Amino acid sequence: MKAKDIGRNGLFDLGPGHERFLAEVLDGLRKNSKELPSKYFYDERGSYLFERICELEEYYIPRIEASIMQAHIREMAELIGPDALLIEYGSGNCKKVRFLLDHLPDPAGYIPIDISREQLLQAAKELASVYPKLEVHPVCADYLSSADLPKLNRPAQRIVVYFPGSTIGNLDTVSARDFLEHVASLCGRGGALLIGVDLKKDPVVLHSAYNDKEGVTAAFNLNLLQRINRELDCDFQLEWFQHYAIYNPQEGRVEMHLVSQKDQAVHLDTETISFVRGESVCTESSYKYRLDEFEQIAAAAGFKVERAWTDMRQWFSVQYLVTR
Ligand code: AVI
Repeated sequence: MKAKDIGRNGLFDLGPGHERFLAEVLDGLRKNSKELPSKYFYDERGSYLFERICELEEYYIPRIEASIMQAHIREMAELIGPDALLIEYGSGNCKKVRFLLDHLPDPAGYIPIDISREQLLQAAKELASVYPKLEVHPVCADYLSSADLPKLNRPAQRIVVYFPGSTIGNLDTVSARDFLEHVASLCGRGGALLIGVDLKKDPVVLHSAYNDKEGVTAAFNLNLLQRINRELDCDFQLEWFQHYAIYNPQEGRVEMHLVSQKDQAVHLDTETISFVRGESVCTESSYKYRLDEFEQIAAAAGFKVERAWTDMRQWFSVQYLVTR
């Protein structure tokens, strides 16, 4: 962390800039099977649309996760204990963490990490006003980057990483293991990870969760092209791409695509990128795990599953992992 990364607003800004955005988009569109990185969904409109997804009847994740948190919060708070430094990856609007903070005995501090700069700043400001005694240090970064984190003024008993919402599912299994390994080394001895992990279930349920009737998920998916147009001066014609989401049981993941409705080309930087009719751009994978599958990945990364709470139907889990 360099001093120049700390803005006047107290933000540690390590988020990807314009150059990296362009490079990653070009890289993905040059591939034989085209793809775009899902982390770029979350500009201002994308973050707003994701919040709307979280309110949809079909998108069961936030509802079930909240019910598991409510049912077991005492036990979670006891496991975490007093004076913990809480680090949240993909903190978004920082709403979920409030429930945890309300039940933790005297947390030492909170570091929200998110790629969406505007939302992060706003959320951290709000949080600091609700918890005036809590040290809050927002960090704008891609959570796969292993950036150094700010130091707290107050010593912490243990580091606990909070990673709710099954965002781990948006990483392929190798990246998920690498990320967990990074988290394990960040937490160190005695540290822990409280993580939401979505579970394998009836594909019909998954299909409607990613193909909602109102078309909010479709708008969220297409917004990525709009963002690329605006920020990278590209010329995607949104009406010629269609949202397509499907559960792939062999791979155990929901795949989101944008499918070209005709032969067409877009211009980006100095390149022309062609699409044939029916060609897809993969924009996101959302892996679903069995409890034992996730336990194995966690073990390979140096974590032991201390507790795994689920709902009655075993659609979702919240897990407390400790470093080994
Ligand atoms: C953020 N992440 C866990 C969501 C998911 O379910 O994979 C993103 C999302 N994509 C479409 N709907 C929600």
